[in-house]
Amino acid sequence: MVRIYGDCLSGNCYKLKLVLELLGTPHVWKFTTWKNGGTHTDAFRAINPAGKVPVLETSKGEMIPESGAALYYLARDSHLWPQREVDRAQVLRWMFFEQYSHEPNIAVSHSILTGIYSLDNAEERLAALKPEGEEALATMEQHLASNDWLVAGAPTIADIALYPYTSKAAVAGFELEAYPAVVAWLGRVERLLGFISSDEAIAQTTPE
Ligand SMILES: N[C@@H](CCC(=O)N[C@@H](CS)C(=O)NCC(=O)O)C(=O)O
Repeated sequence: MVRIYGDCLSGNCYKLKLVLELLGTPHVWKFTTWKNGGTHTDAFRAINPAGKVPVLETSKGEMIPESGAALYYLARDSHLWPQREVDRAQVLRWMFFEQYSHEPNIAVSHSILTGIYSLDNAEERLAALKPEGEEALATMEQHLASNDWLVAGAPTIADIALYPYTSKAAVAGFELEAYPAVVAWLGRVERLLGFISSDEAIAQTTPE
């Protein structure tokens, strides 16, 4: 059985819980969080030298850090990883977009505004992140205005990778009303069989 090290307060960890639930994959969740220094211990750095969650441990004990790599591993034999090579390339395109253009702006704004990160220059940082976060949402809006899903007309791990922090964009200080196609897409993801919300994922994986 696969094991996940993570804390679903992080959207990167929630992505893995979401794909596991959508696919009905049996798993063990090993709650590991940065909040108590758990990602910076020697024991955890032996699992992921980068000192970050999530990490997926395969049933053979191999460690896969990075949410995108773990999503691929979990979904590689499922309908969430398309058959055509060109569609696979498009899935990777949106997953790289998520990590480079979306998450660094929207997730970081969310973490600042919800107190996950405390910074001395929070206002300055938020103002700097805003234009690129808006640009990322506008990029999604343009694509989703004429496509129900990011790739090949069906849900894939690209949608799973982009759902968590897009769904938190309002809390991160972005006006989602300006992106109606993105809002409609969020609803489509939420209606998938097996969908689990971020709050439910946190409740199921965080010890009392
Ligand atoms: N690119 C990585 C990012 C992972 C990441 O930044 N994880 C954060 C939580 S969202 C973390 O573990 N931070 C701990 C730390 O920096 O001390 C992924 O997609 O998995």
